[in-house]
Amino acid sequence: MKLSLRWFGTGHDSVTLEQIRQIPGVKGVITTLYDIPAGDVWPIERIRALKEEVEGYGLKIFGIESVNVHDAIKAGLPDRDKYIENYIKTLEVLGVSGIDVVCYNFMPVFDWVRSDLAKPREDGSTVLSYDQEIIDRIDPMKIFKAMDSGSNGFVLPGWEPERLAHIKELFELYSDIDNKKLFDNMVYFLKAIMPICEKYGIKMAVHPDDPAWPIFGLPRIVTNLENLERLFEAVDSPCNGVTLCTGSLASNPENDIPEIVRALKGRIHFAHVRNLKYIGTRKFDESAHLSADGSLDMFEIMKAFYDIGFDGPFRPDHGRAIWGEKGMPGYGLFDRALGAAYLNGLWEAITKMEKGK
Ligand code: DNO
Repeated sequence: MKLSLRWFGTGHDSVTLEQIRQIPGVKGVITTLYDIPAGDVWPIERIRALKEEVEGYGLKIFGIESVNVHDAIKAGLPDRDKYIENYIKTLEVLGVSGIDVVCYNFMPVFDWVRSDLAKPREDGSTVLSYDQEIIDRIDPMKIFKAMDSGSNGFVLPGWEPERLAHIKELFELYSDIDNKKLFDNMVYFLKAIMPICEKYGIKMAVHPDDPAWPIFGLPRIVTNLENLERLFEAVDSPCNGVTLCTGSLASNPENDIPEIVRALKGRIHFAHVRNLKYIGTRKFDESAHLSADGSLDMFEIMKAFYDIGFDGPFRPDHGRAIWGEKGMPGYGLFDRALGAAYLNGLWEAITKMEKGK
């Protein structure tokens, strides 16, 4: 199992590579150049330096999360080709550097959204949580402030202050974009980048929308199995795949995760495995990874990954804030390390059980 941890890079993360390499079974990181704005070309020297830094700790870069897609591409603006060209140049840099998994998302304006970044639990820890009723009361122009004020001083992934300073203009860009147009823009983008991906064997892994439904009146199109299958039919290359994020897809209880994993065999290039607890309609708390702590059966999920012969990178996902740690919400060390240990345990048990049959 290619177990990894997300690492935002020196200066952007409270967790160090030294700590990551001490988590049993973790052999690599999923990382990025966090400071480069969406739309810019990634300099090859920066990737080389990043690789050297990671490899200096005996770890590997298992993939990039994320190379963000510029809003001009998502909204299909007249200058999108320029940004697609830049994206292709970045992919080329990654390809020649031997990096072959790229996670991205196609959510307009906002990436993942939560109504609370530190909801207290009975065990004294805090978790990320989502309540549609609270979100409905927040003015979308002010959601950045709400997320940012709970971030413990970190820049949250997908919540770049420079980009979101122009939130009004961003909303205007998408004013006449519905699900169909957004889907067409995504297909246009993917068709343009597939040749370079195929040349270098780069597997594009779209991250599902989180939560898996439209928010603030903005369209969202990566929400369930049907959407994903439609996308893979429209751009039918093995390089066009998904980041199977259990927590994002399962935000909608209608999404049966083991079933989706089995159905998408061959198109899952990266996996985020975490649990959550449903507490009402469009209302959930994130939880510890353990099945008994949430609503998802993590054994069945890992078994589905095993059964399809998944050999891409896995990572534990958002953790609770525990033991007094002050990290980026969801991305501290402690609970993610516990998550990694748990995923290791499930994998070893499943493997031995299946081999002994
Ligand atoms: C949040 C993350 C997302 C994800 C992006 C991928 O915790 O899962 O920010 O990295 O959507 O582009």
